[in-house]
Amino acid sequence: MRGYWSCLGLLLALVQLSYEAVLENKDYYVAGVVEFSPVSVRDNGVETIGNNSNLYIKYIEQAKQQNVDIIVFPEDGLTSLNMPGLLSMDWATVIPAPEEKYVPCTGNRSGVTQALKNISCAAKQHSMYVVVNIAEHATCYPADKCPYNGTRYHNTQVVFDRTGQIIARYRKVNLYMEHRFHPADPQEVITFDTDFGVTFGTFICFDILFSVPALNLTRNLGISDVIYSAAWFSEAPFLTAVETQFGWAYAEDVNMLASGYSRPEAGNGGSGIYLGRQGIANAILSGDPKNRLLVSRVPKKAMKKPRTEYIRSDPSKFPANDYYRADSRTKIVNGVALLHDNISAFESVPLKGSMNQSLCHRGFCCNFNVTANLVDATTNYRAVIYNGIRFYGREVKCGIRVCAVLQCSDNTLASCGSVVPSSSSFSNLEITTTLEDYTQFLAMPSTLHTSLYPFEQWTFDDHKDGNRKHLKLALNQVAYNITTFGIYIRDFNRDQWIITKSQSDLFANDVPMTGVSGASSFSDVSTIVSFLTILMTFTIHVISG
Ligand SMILES: *[C@@H]1O[C@H](CO)[C@@H](O)[C@H](O)[C@H]1NC(C)=O
Ligand SMILES: *[C@@H]1O[C@H](CO)[C@@H](O)[C@H](O)[C@H]1NC(C)=O
Ligand SMILES: *[C@@H]1O[C@H](CO)[C@@H](O)[C@H](O)[C@H]1NC(C)=O
Ligand SMILES: *[C@@H]1O[C@H](CO)[C@@H](O)[C@H](O)[C@H]1NC(C)=O
Ligand SMILES: *[C@@H]1O[C@H](CO)[C@@H](O)[C@H](O)[C@H]1NC(C)=O
Ligand SMILES: *[C@@H]1O[C@H](CO)[C@@H](O)[C@H](O)[C@H]1NC(C)=O
Ligand SMILES: *[C@@H]1O[C@H](CO)[C@@H](O)[C@H](O)[C@H]1NC(C)=O
Ligand SMILES: *[C@@H]1O[C@H](CO)[C@@H](O)[C@H](O)[C@H]1NC(C)=O
Ligand SMILES: CC(=O)N[C@H]1CO[C@H](CO)[C@@H](O)[C@@H]1O
Repeated sequence: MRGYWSCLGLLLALVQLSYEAVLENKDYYVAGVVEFSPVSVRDNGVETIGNNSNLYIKYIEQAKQQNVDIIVFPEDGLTSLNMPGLLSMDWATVIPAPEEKYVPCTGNRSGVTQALKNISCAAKQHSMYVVVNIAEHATCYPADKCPYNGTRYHNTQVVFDRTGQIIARYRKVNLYMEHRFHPADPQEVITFDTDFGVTFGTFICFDILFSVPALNLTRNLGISDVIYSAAWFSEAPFLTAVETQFGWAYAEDVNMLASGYSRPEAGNGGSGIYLGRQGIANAILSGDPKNRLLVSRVPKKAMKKPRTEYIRSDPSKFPANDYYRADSRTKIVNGVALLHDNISAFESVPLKGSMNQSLCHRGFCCNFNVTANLVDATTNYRAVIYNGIRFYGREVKCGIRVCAVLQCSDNTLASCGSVVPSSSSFSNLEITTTLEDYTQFLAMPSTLHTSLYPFEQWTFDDHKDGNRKHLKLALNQVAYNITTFGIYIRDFNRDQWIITKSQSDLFANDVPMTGVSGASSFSDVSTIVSFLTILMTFTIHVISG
């Protein structure tokens, strides 16, 4: 009897091994990302998290039917952004460290919320990797040096493997005015391995615009696949959600599984599966539907050779008194309320037809080579350039360099960044520039069609020449309905956090939660939300693309 059982055990082990060998030998895996609009129960964090976790489990079941290997849920998707400014966050959960090899489904640790247990059980039952984001209750020592008396709250990604075990935990580094949370301290760069042979890195929302940890993953560790959860505010013309996700995945040439929190009336949303320089496998940014599971096969990419170029940040070199803020105008496109960048400090020239000219701003130059057929009287286009600093939200000033051709609704610069159909066309659009020390920058192609999706009929060449990088973005077929065509560059050397980590603790108890974490400048989200809700009743119709 005993012998029989151990034989069966061996047999099962062999089956398991060969199953893993098969997975590892496949040249793709199947990814699912969920565009998700959480429910919320007024003033009840536990109930809200419970209700949303039940909805998650339905998506995990659906994903199983499509043989999904790994599924990703958005930032704040369990807690929702609707929790009031609570002083107590007793609904935040303990998350055991991966080293503990803890399986919430079968474990009994106190403080681990029932919702995480249920999700762990679902991961196990359906044999799937599951990534969720949740408010974490972490212990901190010594207690009197901690916010909240011995406790610290983090905005945290949790990864379960196919047995329901917690295999990774990442605490957000770059918080976006989320005063109830503490940034990871020390900063974390988190990866995890899978049985299909892919090593993933993960980060959250606003992190995408910074070097740590996102570029540590791609540039220092050579990671080929990243998982991204967000509650992003789309901003025209450079930072709408899918445009940014695709631009980043393209720039770093990695696969990216991005899941977005959907609240289109406030500008949140946008999910996709991106294949780096192989293009977009799947994407959504729309007011309707607000909930959708996107599934795609993702071809495996080779890991890159790790490099050791670190960003040498020295903001003191650059005076930060010359900066701008985005404005708070919004326009509804595709059912999504878009914020608007304030580009009135940019240099620009109006396009008249053809253009072959260099534009410079504070020593940064781009050459524009354009052939356009501007027949549409309702839209104009401009070539713009900027080299300077802007605010993201109210707490961080960041270096950016931008050169682009933008759609404008009239002949003023302030009207640029409009997103409307246009029968004007471009047969040639070529923007070239050079970065002197490319390791200090993130240079993303930024393209936007009036459908609110990026278009892909272009090439982006970024070849190195010593420490320099020559960038060239060029259209390769006639294009219509263009909103944005350009290069969006983050210049990390100029970044300055206005609120430091220790200062942010002071705010922990007296600032109501905004909970937001994208690229916006909302100062009072709830007012704008209710205003937009009224607007929304008129709008919503969807162009799918
Ligand atoms: C967890 O799952 C159990 C069993 O399905 C269910 O009764 C319970 O309501 C779930 N709890 C939460 C918080 O989702
Ligand atoms: C929790 O589980 C461990 C081992 O599985 C067991 O030793 C312990 O008694 C359990 N504790 C409680 C409170 O159930
Ligand atoms: C801090 O926590 C400890 C232990 O839970 C408790 O004894 C103490 O009263 C708390 N202090 C404050 C100021 O809440
Ligand atoms: C991440 O990159 C930063 C900046 O380049 C560097 O200072 C830091 O040591 C890196 N962290 C890790 C964990 O690699
Ligand atoms: C845009 O920025 C300029 C300064 O660059 C400022 O004077 C202007 O008031 C801003 N406009 C809006 C609408 O915020
Ligand atoms: C564009 O300008 C460059 C130099 O200014 C010149 O060499 C080139 O011939 C021009 N090309 C076109 C198509 O006009
Ligand atoms: C401008 O584009 C045209 C057409 O692609 C090309 O022939 C020409 O060399 C370009 N000029 C510059 C200065 O790059
Ligand atoms: C531009 O967009 C409008 C609205 O979506 C569409 O009707 C039109 O066909 C598009 N133009 C071209 C040339 O694709
Ligand atoms: C799906 C789900 O879990 N629904 C629950 C949400 O919360 C209400 C109120 O407590 C419960 O009655 C539902 O069962």
